[in-house]
Amino acid sequence: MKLNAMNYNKIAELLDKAAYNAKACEQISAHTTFDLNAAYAIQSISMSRRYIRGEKLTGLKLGFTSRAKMEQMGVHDMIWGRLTDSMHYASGADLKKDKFIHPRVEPEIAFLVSEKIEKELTLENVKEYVHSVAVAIEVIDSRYENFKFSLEDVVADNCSSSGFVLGEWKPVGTNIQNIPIQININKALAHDGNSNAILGNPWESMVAISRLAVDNGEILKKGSIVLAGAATPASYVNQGDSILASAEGLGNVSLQVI
Ligand code: OOG
Ligand code: MG
Repeated sequence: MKLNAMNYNKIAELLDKAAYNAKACEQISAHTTFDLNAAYAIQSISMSRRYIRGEKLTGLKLGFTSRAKMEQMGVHDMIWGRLTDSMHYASGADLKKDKFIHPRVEPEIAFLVSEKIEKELTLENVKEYVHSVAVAIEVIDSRYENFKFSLEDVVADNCSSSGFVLGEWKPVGTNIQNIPIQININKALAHDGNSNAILGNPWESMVAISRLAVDNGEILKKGSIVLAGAATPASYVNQGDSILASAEGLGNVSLQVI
């Protein structure tokens, strides 16, 4: 079947319900041909359903900004999605596994926007728009069975976004280039990487998101959060797991799966 705009609402509803009920659905691409423009349109409609329920948009995330992530998931391009207030967990908080389908965690670098971004930034001026940086844990939970998807599927599914935990904000001048970043589960190293695995320089992710935001009519307001995309593959978590992510100079951030 080929998708037309009439079907967007139906698919957006299906994905939103899968997330809301923590019940996996079939990949859309199993039965339907659709392109990335359609996928982003579906993401946007599906997010509107969350806003109607009272969730607030608080930022944007990038995905597949590192080779490690692209290879793990078998995709080839950078994607972007939306973060809301209800996805935000305090460091050390409990994550109730049964509210998710098959959650995975990955270490991330987060940015706090200091000033409204309405134009594409450059590596030269990006720091003028960022107040602080932090190490973070992203919780991703594909709404598709077996965490399997095409690039279009995952975009429609808001890039698997389902939670994030922020470490302590550090001043924008804190070095985030070429730093080790790792994630431990129950005190054992799950994955480690280097921040430069993110587009060669993690600041490039802020440049990229500014371009994507402008191109797609999304304004990054002061106070918005941006996730750069993981430098390492993601790990499945189980009830009882203690998750700790750390990055050199940024400290650490934790999450308890219950
Ligand atoms: C999609 C989300 C990718 C990242 O950091 O690369 C992502 C997924 O892997 O399910 O968040
Ligand atoms: Mg991520």
